[in-house]
This record gives sequence, C-alpha cells and structure tokens, in this order.
Amino acid sequence: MRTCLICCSHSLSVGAAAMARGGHVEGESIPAATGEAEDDDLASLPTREGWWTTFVLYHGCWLSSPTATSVSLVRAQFAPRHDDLLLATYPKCGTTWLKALSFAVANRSRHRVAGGDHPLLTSHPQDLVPFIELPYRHLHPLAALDALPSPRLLCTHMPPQLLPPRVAELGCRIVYLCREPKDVVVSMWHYMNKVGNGFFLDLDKAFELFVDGFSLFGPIWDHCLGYWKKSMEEPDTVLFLKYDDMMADPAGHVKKLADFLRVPFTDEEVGAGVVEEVVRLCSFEKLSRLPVNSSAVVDRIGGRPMNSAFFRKGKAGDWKNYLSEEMANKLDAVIEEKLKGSGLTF
Ligand code: PAP
Repeated sequence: MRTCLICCSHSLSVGAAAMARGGHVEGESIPAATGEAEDDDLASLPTREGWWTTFVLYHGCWLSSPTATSVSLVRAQFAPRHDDLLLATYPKCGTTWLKALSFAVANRSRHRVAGGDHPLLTSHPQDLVPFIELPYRHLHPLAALDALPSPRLLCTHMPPQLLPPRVAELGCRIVYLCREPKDVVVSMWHYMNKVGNGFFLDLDKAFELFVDGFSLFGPIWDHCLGYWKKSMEEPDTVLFLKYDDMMADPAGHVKKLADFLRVPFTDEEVGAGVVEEVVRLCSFEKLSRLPVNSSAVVDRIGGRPMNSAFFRKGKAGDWKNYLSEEMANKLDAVIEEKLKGSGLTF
C-alpha cells in the first residue's frame, strides 16, 4: 500500500484536527464526484501516468484523482467569507514558512510573538492554518472549515481557475508565494521520495515530468502566471511574493504581510523589535529545531512521522547541488518562454 502523498502531509487547523482522523491511502478506490460535488465528469478527464498514481487534467491543472474529487467538491460546497484570507502556493514554494509568518502576524495580539507559550513552539505551522482542499473533502467534511471563527486564515494549492467562484465575487484577499522553479523541482523530488513510502523516482525522471508541465497542481508556470496576472489587475486583492525575495529581506516582507492582512505594525511594535521577533520565530533555523517539527509524529491521517518532511534545507539556490547545467538551462528556457511578456521573472 502506498501512502497518500498529499493527505498524509497536510492537515487541519488545531480545532478541526479531530475531524481529520481516519486512514486513507492513495491506492484506495476513490469515489467519483458524487451529486454532492460540482457537476464535473471527472471520469472523462484526460489522464497521465508517471507519478505515484494516475493524474487527471482538471480545468488545465494536473491533479491526482482524489485531489480532483476533493477540489471538485470544494468548488461546489466550500462557502467563502468576505473576510477570509487565503494563502496560496504552488507546492514546495514555502507554504510552511508563509503559514508560520501569517499566523504569527495575524494572531500577535492574542499570542505574544516572543511569548514562551506561542502556538508555533508546540504546533507544526501546517497544523495552524488549514488547507481548503485537504485532507480530501469527500472523506473529511468541509464543516471543519465552517466551524472556524472569522476572519479565517486558510491555505490552498489550487490555481486561480480552480478557486470557488465566490472567492473572486467576494473579493477575498490572497497572499501568493512562488519560488524559483529549479528549487521547487528539487524540493519536490526530495519530498516525494521521502514521504512516498516506497514510491521513488529518479531526479532525471521527475525533472522531465516537471519541465513538461506535468506535476501536481502544475504546470507551475500557469499556477504562477494566474496569480501574477490577478495581482497586476487587483493589487489590493492579491499580494504576490517570492521566496527568494523573502529570504533576502524577511523583515520587509513581514511588514508588507502585516499591512496586507490589515494588521500593520505600530511604531511602538517596530521600535520594540516585534518585526524581527516574527522573523526569528518563523525562521527555518528556529522552527526546524523544535521537537514538534523535528521529531513529532502527529496523527493527522493514519499517523505518519511527517513533521520533519517540511523542513529540509530552506535555502535559495540549492538546485545548484542537484541539477546539471543542461537541466538548469532547459528549465530556464521553458520558464522564460512561458512567462514571456508577463513581467514575471525568476
Ligand atoms: P508544501 O507546499 O508541500 O505544503 P512547503 O513548505 O512549501 O510545503 O515545502 C517545504 C519547503 O519549504 C522546503 O524547501 P527545501 O526542500 O528547498 O528545503 C523547506 O525546507 C522549506 N521551508 C520550510 N520552513 C521554512 C522556513 N521557516 N523558512 C524557509 N524555508 C522553509
């Protein structure tokens, strides 16, 4: 039996965690979208093999079959609220970091950033900001999200065309974080082989699939471009961030994030060094060494020792240690071609 590479690795908010319990493996038969889900005929979608399971092309986005079923249900049933704040990422672009930063910034009046009892000291960042589409919503009810108080801090890997239409209608604000694609493919390759529980792909093969636009929630360029265009059209609604820029100036980005979340830092807070405290608390060095993130086993779904899998190196440019010059040039050329004329560059 193979571990489900997505649902075992993502989780619910603390309050909703109880609803997430229960086992599921990717190999289980996946119910087709029922009458409860959106009226998409998932069974007739184009399919492709290469990753740990069959992927389907759903509204231009490659998803594993169960993820497509879950996304379809979310599109039909998830009820956005006007004050929802969505964190959107392509997988492996720094989701864990963005969740930690956003949680710390948004909740700092309730949880003192430098306090010894801050939730980030004892909970994995992935557990503090729930994904909308994960765990699979045909197996774990959306009621868990309905039960959260407003304003909700939620996360998604869905590209903009898959978001429930009400998100745009209500003008929900979105923080999008992207990353240099060469680092993404390396991070993804490590992650999938680490948590795949038997599934293993050579880097060469994973790279070829990725560069061909065939990756989970891919193609990556469509994902980034979709949010990039939205951020150009509606800068007050979509804040577009890059991992490498955040690495270069974390404090500047924490302030930007606070402004966008409409909880700007006061002069007193800036003077007292609260911005730097957020940066320190959410740094790779700090979070990755905490017992909850380095060795804890959280019984998300089926109970997997997954917490440390979200902390590998946390660096910009690690691709240089894995990709040949030829591979790097190939991916660069594809990205340049796909992003041509958009103004977005890596
Ligand atoms: P997800 O999209 O699958 O939910 P995500 O957090 O984006 O997970 O992926 C983990 C990556 O973020 C890892 O990158 P790496 O493989 O290149 O090392 C991980 O190390 C990095 N990461 C996790 N936490 C932090 C952090 N606090 N600061 C910087 N990078 C981080």
